[in-house]
Amino acid sequence: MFTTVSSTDHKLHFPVGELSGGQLVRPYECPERWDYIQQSLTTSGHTDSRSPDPLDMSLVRSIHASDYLEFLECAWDQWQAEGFEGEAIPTVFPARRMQQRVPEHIDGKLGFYAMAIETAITNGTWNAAQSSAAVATTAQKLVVASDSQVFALCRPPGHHAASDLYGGYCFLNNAAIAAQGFIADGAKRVAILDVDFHHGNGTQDIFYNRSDVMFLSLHGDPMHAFPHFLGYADETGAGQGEGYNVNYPLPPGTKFDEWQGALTDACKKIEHYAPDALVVSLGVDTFEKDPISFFKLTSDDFTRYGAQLAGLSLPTLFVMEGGYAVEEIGINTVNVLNGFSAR
Ligand code: SP5
Ligand code: ZN
Repeated sequence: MFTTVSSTDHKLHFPVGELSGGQLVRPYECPERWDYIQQSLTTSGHTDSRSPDPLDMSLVRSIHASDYLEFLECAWDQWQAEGFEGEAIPTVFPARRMQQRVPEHIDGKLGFYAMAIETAITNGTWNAAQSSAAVATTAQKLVVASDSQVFALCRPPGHHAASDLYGGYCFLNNAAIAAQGFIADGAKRVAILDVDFHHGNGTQDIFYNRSDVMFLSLHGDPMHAFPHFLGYADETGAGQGEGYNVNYPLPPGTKFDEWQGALTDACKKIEHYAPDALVVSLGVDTFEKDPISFFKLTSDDFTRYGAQLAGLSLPTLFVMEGGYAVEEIGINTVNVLNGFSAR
């Protein structure tokens, strides 16, 4: 038995379009993802669910730049004020040898703050992103209070969001904000283990120079997988953070045995680090039927690795990230949580 924190405000973010394969398609990151997970929680008897407390913006500001937060808050209004009829999507970027200066026009702002453009901003995006961060921070407090396992059913996800970048369906980095919450509540060290199929570029970037938050990520090799421009094995941290960033890029077709080999290595590093708390960036897009990913985990594999994570015996916060095989997203997510609590 474990507690879930979730908010129906996630529904405020529901863009109609995602640029994929040169077409505007219905976004993979859709509101039903939340419904399917909620339904599987109920079916499995995990009915201990609560809504989030108000978001502590000072904690958010310790992770995200204030100009970025102001941009997220105002982007939709600025877009509308230009008379644009579609959803807010950038078209121009501060590419190599160009100025890194924030323009006044919304077209310039969107390109300045975006790391990918599949992610449209709409009317309810900012409120949904705030509710998602509130879910994570409320769950973090519950982990501190209970010293056990709590599930933050975040939507939209967060791990691609850096201090001043959005994209990859992410706006606020829920896992990073929660990790910072543990530090604020007295933790000396926090480990973030990112098991989403995609590299958590935002989380890595946020903690890259720090030794009090260790980041470990198993993901599709960025040579072949989004986000392509971060997540290589030679990214090991910088300055004080040297040695506290660990990437496991894995090739197309990776099955559970190989994936678990990387997980076992990551768990050894976490044990050696001896953190006061563990944050799991839980994406289930490693599933064999995921429409945008290339790992081959089965539904039973999620139960197996949930049990392995419990072996770390740490106060653990699960933060929902990706997973786009919507009909199985609930089962796969709850399998991880059940595997963890069964052990
Ligand atoms: C949180 C999260 O999982 N974000 C993922 C963002 C992925 N964005 C675009 C991926 C493009 C993959 N294209 C493959 C299309 C196969 N039909
Ligand atoms: Zn993902």
